[in-house]
Amino acid sequence: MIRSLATGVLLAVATLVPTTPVSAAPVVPDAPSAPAAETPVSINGQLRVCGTKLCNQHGQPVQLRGMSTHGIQWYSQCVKTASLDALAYDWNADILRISLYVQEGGYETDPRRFTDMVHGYIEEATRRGMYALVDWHQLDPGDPNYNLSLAKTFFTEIADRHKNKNNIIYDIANEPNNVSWAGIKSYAEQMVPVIRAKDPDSVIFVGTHGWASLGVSDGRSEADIVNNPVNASNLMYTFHFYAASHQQVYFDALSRAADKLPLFVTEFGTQTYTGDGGNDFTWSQKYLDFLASKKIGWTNWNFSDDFRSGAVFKQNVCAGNNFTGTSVLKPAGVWVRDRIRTPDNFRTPVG
Ligand code: IDC
Repeated sequence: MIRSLATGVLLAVATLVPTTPVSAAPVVPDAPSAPAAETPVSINGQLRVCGTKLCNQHGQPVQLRGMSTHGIQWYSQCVKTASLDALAYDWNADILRISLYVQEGGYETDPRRFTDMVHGYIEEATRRGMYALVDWHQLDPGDPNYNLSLAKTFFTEIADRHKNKNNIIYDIANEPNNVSWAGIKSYAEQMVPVIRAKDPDSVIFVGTHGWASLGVSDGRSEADIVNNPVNASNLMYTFHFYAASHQQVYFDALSRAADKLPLFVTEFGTQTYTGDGGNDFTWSQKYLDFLASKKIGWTNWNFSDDFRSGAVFKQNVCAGNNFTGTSVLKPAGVWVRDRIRTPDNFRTPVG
Protein backbone atom coordinates (compact mmCIF):
# COMPACT_ATOMS: atom_id res chain seq x y z
CA MET A 1 0.00 0.00 0.00
CA ILE A 2 0.94 3.60 -0.11
CA ARG A 3 1.79 5.72 2.83
CA SER A 4 4.53 6.89 0.48
CA LEU A 5 6.68 9.09 2.56
CA ALA A 6 7.22 12.71 1.82
CA THR A 7 9.64 13.52 4.59
CA GLY A 8 12.26 11.90 6.74
CA VAL A 9 10.08 12.54 9.75
CA LEU A 10 7.32 10.49 8.26
CA LEU A 11 9.72 7.77 7.21
CA ALA A 12 10.85 7.49 10.81
CA VAL A 13 7.29 7.25 12.01
CA ALA A 14 6.36 4.62 9.49
CA THR A 15 9.38 2.43 10.02
CA LEU A 16 9.01 2.53 13.75
CA VAL A 17 5.36 1.72 13.87
CA PRO A 18 5.42 -2.02 13.31
CA THR A 19 8.13 -2.68 15.87
CA THR A 20 7.16 -0.11 18.48
CA PRO A 21 5.20 -1.41 21.44
CA VAL A 22 1.61 -0.72 20.73
CA SER A 23 -0.07 2.19 22.43
CA ALA A 24 -3.59 3.52 22.31
CA ALA A 25 -2.35 6.85 20.97
CA PRO A 26 -2.87 7.70 17.33
CA VAL A 27 0.20 6.66 15.38
CA VAL A 28 0.40 9.86 13.41
CA PRO A 29 0.74 12.74 15.86
CA ASP A 30 -1.81 15.47 15.46
CA ALA A 31 0.79 18.17 14.85
CA PRO A 32 -0.38 20.89 12.50
CA SER A 33 3.17 21.80 11.52
CA ALA A 34 3.94 18.33 10.17
CA PRO A 35 2.32 17.08 6.97
CA ALA A 36 -0.01 14.20 7.63
CA ALA A 37 1.21 10.77 6.61
CA GLU A 38 -0.61 9.47 3.60
CA THR A 39 -3.24 6.87 4.17
CA PRO A 40 -5.64 5.10 1.82
CA VAL A 41 -8.38 7.52 2.83
CA SER A 42 -6.25 10.66 2.64
CA ILE A 43 -5.24 9.78 -0.92
CA ASN A 44 -8.55 8.53 -2.23
CA GLY A 45 -11.13 10.43 -0.20
CA GLN A 46 -14.81 9.93 -0.86
CA LEU A 47 -15.33 7.02 -3.22
CA ARG A 48 -18.00 6.70 -5.83
CA VAL A 49 -19.02 4.12 -8.37
CA CYS A 50 -18.01 5.05 -11.93
CA GLY A 51 -19.21 2.58 -14.53
CA THR A 52 -18.28 -0.84 -13.17
CA LYS A 53 -15.40 0.50 -11.06
CA LEU A 54 -14.97 2.03 -7.66
CA CYS A 55 -13.33 5.40 -8.18
CA ASN A 56 -11.55 7.75 -5.85
CA GLN A 57 -12.09 11.47 -5.36
CA HIS A 58 -10.07 12.14 -8.53
CA GLY A 59 -12.23 9.82 -10.62
CA GLN A 60 -9.56 7.13 -10.86
CA PRO A 61 -10.48 3.47 -10.36
CA VAL A 62 -9.01 2.01 -7.18
CA GLN A 63 -8.70 -1.48 -5.80
CA LEU A 64 -9.08 -1.64 -2.01
CA ARG A 65 -7.69 -4.66 -0.16
CA GLY A 66 -8.20 -5.56 3.45
CA MET A 67 -9.73 -7.86 6.02
CA SER A 68 -13.10 -8.74 7.43
CA THR A 69 -13.53 -9.20 11.12
CA HIS A 70 -15.13 -12.42 12.30
CA GLY A 71 -18.59 -11.90 13.82
CA ILE A 72 -18.07 -9.16 16.37
CA GLN A 73 -20.41 -10.94 18.81
CA TRP A 74 -17.81 -13.73 19.00
CA TYR A 75 -14.37 -12.29 18.26
CA SER A 76 -14.30 -8.69 19.46
CA GLN A 77 -11.13 -9.60 21.36
CA CYS A 78 -9.41 -9.69 17.96
CA VAL A 79 -10.44 -6.13 17.11
CA LYS A 80 -8.45 -3.89 19.42
CA THR A 81 -5.70 -1.28 19.39
CA ALA A 82 -2.81 -3.65 18.76
CA SER A 83 -4.53 -5.76 16.11
CA LEU A 84 -5.89 -2.74 14.24
CA ASP A 85 -2.46 -1.11 14.36
CA ALA A 86 -1.05 -4.30 12.83
CA LEU A 87 -3.75 -4.32 10.16
CA ALA A 88 -3.15 -0.70 9.21
CA TYR A 89 0.62 -0.38 9.59
CA ASP A 90 2.06 -3.90 9.28
CA TRP A 91 -0.41 -5.44 6.85
CA ASN A 92 -0.95 -2.04 5.19
CA ALA A 93 -4.65 -2.71 4.71
CA ASP A 94 -6.87 -0.18 2.98
CA ILE A 95 -10.17 -1.34 4.40
CA LEU A 96 -11.69 -2.99 7.46
CA ARG A 97 -14.95 -4.90 7.06
CA ILE A 98 -16.94 -4.79 10.30
CA SER A 99 -19.00 -7.96 10.36
CA LEU A 100 -22.18 -7.43 12.34
CA TYR A 101 -24.20 -10.64 12.44
CA VAL A 102 -27.89 -9.97 12.82
CA GLN A 103 -28.82 -13.40 14.17
CA GLU A 104 -26.68 -16.01 15.97
CA GLY A 105 -26.27 -13.84 19.07
CA GLY A 106 -25.67 -10.68 17.06
CA TYR A 107 -27.50 -7.37 16.56
CA GLU A 108 -31.04 -8.59 17.28
CA THR A 109 -30.08 -9.62 20.83
CA ASP A 110 -28.90 -6.14 21.85
CA PRO A 111 -29.21 -3.46 19.18
CA ARG A 112 -27.83 -0.69 21.39
CA ARG A 113 -24.69 -2.58 22.36
CA PHE A 114 -23.91 -3.78 18.84
CA THR A 115 -24.59 -0.41 17.24
CA ASP A 116 -22.18 1.16 19.70
CA MET A 117 -19.56 -1.47 18.91
CA VAL A 118 -19.85 -0.64 15.22
CA HIS A 119 -19.57 3.09 15.96
CA GLY A 120 -16.37 2.35 17.86
CA TYR A 121 -14.82 0.23 15.12
CA ILE A 122 -15.66 2.87 12.52
CA GLU A 123 -13.78 5.43 14.61
CA GLU A 124 -10.80 3.07 14.93
CA ALA A 125 -10.65 2.47 11.18
CA THR A 126 -11.00 6.20 10.54
CA ARG A 127 -8.19 7.08 12.97
CA ARG A 128 -5.89 4.78 11.01
CA GLY A 129 -6.86 6.07 7.56
CA MET A 130 -8.71 2.93 6.49
CA TYR A 131 -12.09 2.62 4.83
CA ALA A 132 -14.78 1.15 7.08
CA LEU A 133 -17.15 -1.32 5.46
CA VAL A 134 -20.21 -1.80 7.62
CA ASP A 135 -21.41 -5.34 6.97
CA TRP A 136 -25.02 -6.18 7.87
CA HIS A 137 -24.22 -9.86 8.18
CA GLN A 138 -27.60 -11.47 7.64
CA LEU A 139 -27.12 -15.13 6.88
CA ASP A 140 -29.85 -17.29 8.41
CA PRO A 141 -32.60 -16.60 7.54
CA GLY A 142 -31.24 -15.74 4.15
CA ASP A 143 -33.99 -13.40 2.98
CA PRO A 144 -32.80 -9.90 3.90
CA ASN A 145 -36.41 -8.71 3.99
CA TYR A 146 -36.77 -10.69 7.22
CA ASN A 147 -34.60 -8.10 8.97
CA LEU A 148 -35.85 -5.06 7.06
CA SER A 149 -37.07 -3.02 9.99
CA LEU A 150 -33.96 -3.80 12.07
CA ALA A 151 -31.80 -2.82 9.10
CA LYS A 152 -33.61 0.49 8.74
CA THR A 153 -33.09 1.31 12.40
CA PHE A 154 -29.43 0.31 12.37
CA PHE A 155 -28.40 2.03 9.15
CA THR A 156 -30.32 5.21 9.96
CA GLU A 157 -28.25 5.68 13.09
CA ILE A 158 -24.95 4.63 11.50
CA ALA A 159 -25.43 6.88 8.48
CA ASP A 160 -26.55 9.80 10.59
CA ARG A 161 -23.59 9.55 12.96
CA HIS A 162 -20.93 9.09 10.26
CA LYS A 163 -22.35 11.03 7.32
CA ASN A 164 -19.60 13.64 7.46
CA LYS A 165 -16.84 11.05 7.16
CA ASN A 166 -15.52 10.15 3.73
CA ASN A 167 -14.52 6.56 4.45
CA ILE A 168 -17.77 4.68 5.12
CA ILE A 169 -19.21 2.01 2.85
CA TYR A 170 -22.50 0.34 3.71
CA ASP A 171 -23.19 -3.32 2.89
CA ILE A 172 -26.90 -3.86 3.42
CA ALA A 173 -26.94 -7.67 2.98
CA ASN A 174 -24.03 -10.05 3.47
CA GLU A 175 -25.23 -13.28 1.87
CA PRO A 176 -28.82 -13.47 0.70
CA ASN A 177 -29.85 -17.09 0.27
CA ASN A 178 -33.08 -18.96 -0.34
CA VAL A 179 -34.44 -15.77 -1.82
CA SER A 180 -34.88 -14.68 -5.42
CA TRP A 181 -32.93 -11.85 -6.98
CA ALA A 182 -36.21 -9.92 -7.24
CA GLY A 183 -36.62 -10.18 -3.48
CA ILE A 184 -33.13 -8.80 -2.87
CA LYS A 185 -33.68 -6.00 -5.37
CA SER A 186 -36.89 -5.03 -3.61
CA TYR A 187 -35.07 -4.98 -0.25
CA ALA A 188 -32.25 -2.86 -1.68
CA GLU A 189 -34.66 -0.36 -3.18
CA GLN A 190 -36.19 0.11 0.26
CA MET A 191 -32.86 0.39 2.08
CA VAL A 192 -30.92 2.67 -0.25
CA PRO A 193 -33.20 5.69 0.29
CA VAL A 194 -33.00 5.19 4.05
CA ILE A 195 -29.21 5.49 4.01
CA ARG A 196 -29.08 8.21 1.37
CA ALA A 197 -31.55 10.35 3.35
CA LYS A 198 -28.73 10.72 5.88
CA ASP A 199 -25.60 10.24 3.78
CA PRO A 200 -26.41 11.14 0.16
CA ASP A 201 -23.01 10.49 -1.44
CA SER A 202 -22.35 7.11 0.13
CA VAL A 203 -21.39 3.97 -1.72
CA ILE A 204 -23.71 1.07 -0.90
CA PHE A 205 -23.07 -2.65 -1.47
CA VAL A 206 -25.68 -5.36 -1.71
CA GLY A 207 -25.18 -9.12 -1.62
CA THR A 208 -26.25 -11.23 -4.58
CA HIS A 209 -28.43 -14.31 -4.58
CA GLY A 210 -27.07 -17.75 -3.70
CA TRP A 211 -24.85 -16.59 -0.83
CA ALA A 212 -23.31 -13.75 -2.85
CA SER A 213 -22.50 -16.06 -5.75
CA LEU A 214 -24.17 -13.89 -8.41
CA GLY A 215 -26.84 -16.59 -8.32
CA VAL A 216 -24.55 -19.44 -9.37
CA SER A 217 -25.14 -21.51 -6.29
CA ASP A 218 -28.89 -21.35 -7.00
CA GLY A 219 -28.38 -22.54 -10.57
CA ARG A 220 -28.94 -18.95 -11.71
CA SER A 221 -26.43 -16.42 -13.01
CA GLU A 222 -25.40 -12.79 -13.13
CA ALA A 223 -27.91 -12.35 -15.96
CA ASP A 224 -30.68 -12.02 -13.33
CA ILE A 225 -28.95 -8.85 -12.08
CA VAL A 226 -27.79 -7.51 -15.43
CA ASN A 227 -31.36 -7.76 -16.74
CA ASN A 228 -32.95 -6.34 -13.61
CA PRO A 229 -30.47 -4.15 -11.73
CA VAL A 230 -31.22 -2.33 -8.50
CA ASN A 231 -32.72 1.03 -9.35
CA ALA A 232 -30.09 3.12 -7.58
CA SER A 233 -26.85 4.88 -8.37
CA ASN A 234 -23.55 4.51 -6.54
CA LEU A 235 -24.23 0.87 -5.77
CA MET A 236 -22.09 -2.26 -6.11
CA TYR A 237 -22.96 -5.94 -6.03
CA THR A 238 -20.98 -8.32 -3.86
CA PHE A 239 -19.40 -11.61 -4.76
CA HIS A 240 -17.94 -14.21 -2.37
CA PHE A 241 -15.73 -17.16 -3.18
CA TYR A 242 -13.96 -19.86 -1.21
CA ALA A 243 -11.20 -20.99 -3.52
CA ALA A 244 -10.89 -24.65 -2.52
CA SER A 245 -14.64 -25.19 -3.03
CA HIS A 246 -15.55 -22.90 -5.85
CA GLN A 247 -12.68 -23.05 -8.31
CA GLN A 248 -13.64 -22.76 -11.99
CA VAL A 249 -17.43 -22.40 -11.79
CA TYR A 250 -17.44 -19.31 -9.60
CA PHE A 251 -14.39 -17.95 -11.39
CA ASP A 252 -16.27 -18.12 -14.68
CA ALA A 253 -19.24 -16.25 -13.21
CA LEU A 254 -16.92 -13.61 -11.80
CA SER A 255 -15.15 -13.17 -15.11
CA ARG A 256 -18.40 -12.90 -17.04
CA ALA A 257 -19.83 -10.37 -14.62
CA ALA A 258 -16.76 -8.20 -14.11
CA ASP A 259 -17.31 -6.03 -17.16
CA LYS A 260 -21.07 -5.86 -16.74
CA LEU A 261 -21.67 -5.10 -13.07
CA PRO A 262 -19.91 -3.02 -10.41
CA LEU A 263 -18.51 -5.72 -8.12
CA PHE A 264 -16.72 -5.93 -4.79
CA VAL A 265 -15.55 -9.16 -3.16
CA THR A 266 -16.53 -8.59 0.45
CA GLU A 267 -15.58 -12.13 1.48
CA PHE A 268 -13.26 -14.79 0.20
CA GLY A 269 -11.29 -17.63 1.66
CA THR A 270 -8.35 -19.64 0.41
CA GLN A 271 -10.03 -22.77 1.81
CA THR A 272 -13.50 -24.32 1.56
CA TYR A 273 -16.78 -22.52 2.13
CA THR A 274 -16.81 -23.69 5.73
CA GLY A 275 -13.94 -21.28 6.29
CA ASP A 276 -11.91 -24.37 7.16
CA GLY A 277 -9.97 -27.17 5.52
CA GLY A 278 -6.96 -27.12 3.24
CA ASN A 279 -5.89 -24.01 1.40
CA ASP A 280 -5.93 -23.87 -2.37
CA PHE A 281 -3.42 -21.12 -2.98
CA THR A 282 -3.22 -21.85 -6.70
CA TRP A 283 -6.88 -21.06 -7.29
CA SER A 284 -6.74 -18.24 -4.76
CA GLN A 285 -3.93 -16.60 -6.69
CA LYS A 286 -5.81 -16.99 -9.95
CA TYR A 287 -8.80 -15.19 -8.46
CA LEU A 288 -6.67 -12.44 -6.94
CA ASP A 289 -4.77 -11.85 -10.17
CA PHE A 290 -8.07 -11.46 -11.96
CA LEU A 291 -9.44 -9.08 -9.31
CA ALA A 292 -6.27 -6.99 -9.56
CA SER A 293 -6.54 -6.83 -13.34
CA LYS A 294 -10.10 -5.50 -13.03
CA LYS A 295 -9.41 -3.37 -9.95
CA ILE A 296 -12.09 -5.18 -8.02
CA GLY A 297 -11.61 -4.66 -4.30
CA TRP A 298 -11.69 -7.39 -1.68
CA THR A 299 -11.76 -8.20 2.01
CA ASN A 300 -10.66 -11.61 3.23
CA TRP A 301 -12.52 -13.76 5.79
CA ASN A 302 -11.38 -13.40 8.61
CA PHE A 303 -9.33 -11.40 11.10
CA SER A 304 -9.63 -13.66 14.14
CA ASP A 305 -7.98 -16.53 16.00
CA ASP A 306 -10.87 -18.96 15.53
CA PHE A 307 -9.64 -22.56 15.17
CA ARG A 308 -10.60 -22.75 11.51
CA SER A 309 -7.90 -22.50 8.83
CA GLY A 310 -9.43 -19.31 7.40
CA ALA A 311 -9.05 -17.37 10.62
CA VAL A 312 -5.71 -15.69 10.01
CA PHE A 313 -4.29 -15.80 13.54
CA LYS A 314 -3.19 -18.91 15.39
CA GLN A 315 -5.48 -19.83 18.25
CA ASN A 316 -5.23 -17.65 21.38
CA VAL A 317 -3.23 -14.91 19.67
CA CYS A 318 -6.05 -12.46 20.36
CA ALA A 319 -5.57 -12.88 24.10
CA GLY A 320 -2.23 -11.10 23.73
CA ASN A 321 -1.01 -7.89 22.19
CA ASN A 322 1.33 -9.05 19.45
CA PHE A 323 -0.30 -9.14 16.04
CA THR A 324 2.56 -8.12 13.75
CA GLY A 325 4.75 -10.26 11.53
CA THR A 326 4.08 -13.82 10.43
CA SER A 327 4.81 -15.89 13.54
CA VAL A 328 1.29 -15.24 14.86
CA LEU A 329 -0.35 -16.31 11.61
CA LYS A 330 -1.74 -19.53 10.19
CA PRO A 331 -0.74 -20.34 6.58
CA ALA A 332 -3.79 -18.55 5.15
CA GLY A 333 -2.85 -15.50 7.19
CA VAL A 334 0.74 -15.47 5.95
CA TRP A 335 -0.52 -15.74 2.39
CA VAL A 336 -3.16 -13.03 2.58
CA ARG A 337 -0.99 -10.61 4.57
CA ASP A 338 1.59 -10.80 1.77
CA ARG A 339 -1.09 -9.97 -0.76
CA ILE A 340 -2.46 -7.05 1.19
CA ARG A 341 1.05 -5.67 1.72
CA THR A 342 1.96 -5.43 -1.95
CA PRO A 343 1.98 -1.77 -2.91
CA ASP A 344 -1.19 -0.04 -3.95
CA ASN A 345 -1.12 1.88 -7.19
CA PHE A 346 -3.75 4.43 -6.29
CA ARG A 347 -1.99 7.09 -8.30
CA THR A 348 -1.71 5.07 -11.49
CA PRO A 349 -4.57 5.89 -13.81
CA VAL A 350 -5.88 2.99 -15.82
CA GLY A 351 -7.08 3.34 -19.38
C1 IDC B 1 -18.82 -18.82 9.51
C2 IDC B 1 -17.97 -18.69 10.74
C3 IDC B 1 -18.40 -19.70 11.78
C4 IDC B 1 -19.89 -19.57 12.01
C5 IDC B 1 -20.62 -19.69 10.70
C6 IDC B 1 -22.13 -19.53 10.85
O1 IDC B 1 -16.59 -18.87 10.41
O2 IDC B 1 -17.71 -19.47 12.99
O3 IDC B 1 -20.32 -20.62 12.88
O4 IDC B 1 -20.16 -18.68 9.83
O5 IDC B 1 -22.43 -18.25 11.21
C7 IDC B 1 -19.77 -17.34 4.74
C8 IDC B 1 -20.44 -16.46 5.71
C9 IDC B 1 -19.68 -16.44 7.03
C10 IDC B 1 -19.11 -17.81 7.35
C11 IDC B 1 -18.07 -18.14 6.30
C12 IDC B 1 -17.33 -19.46 6.57
O6 IDC B 1 -20.66 -15.14 5.24
O7 IDC B 1 -20.56 -15.99 8.03
O8 IDC B 1 -18.47 -17.77 8.62
N1 IDC B 1 -18.72 -18.15 5.00
O9 IDC B 1 -18.23 -20.53 6.58
N2 IDC B 1 -20.10 -17.51 3.48
C13 IDC B 1 -19.32 -18.46 2.94
C14 IDC B 1 -18.42 -18.89 3.90
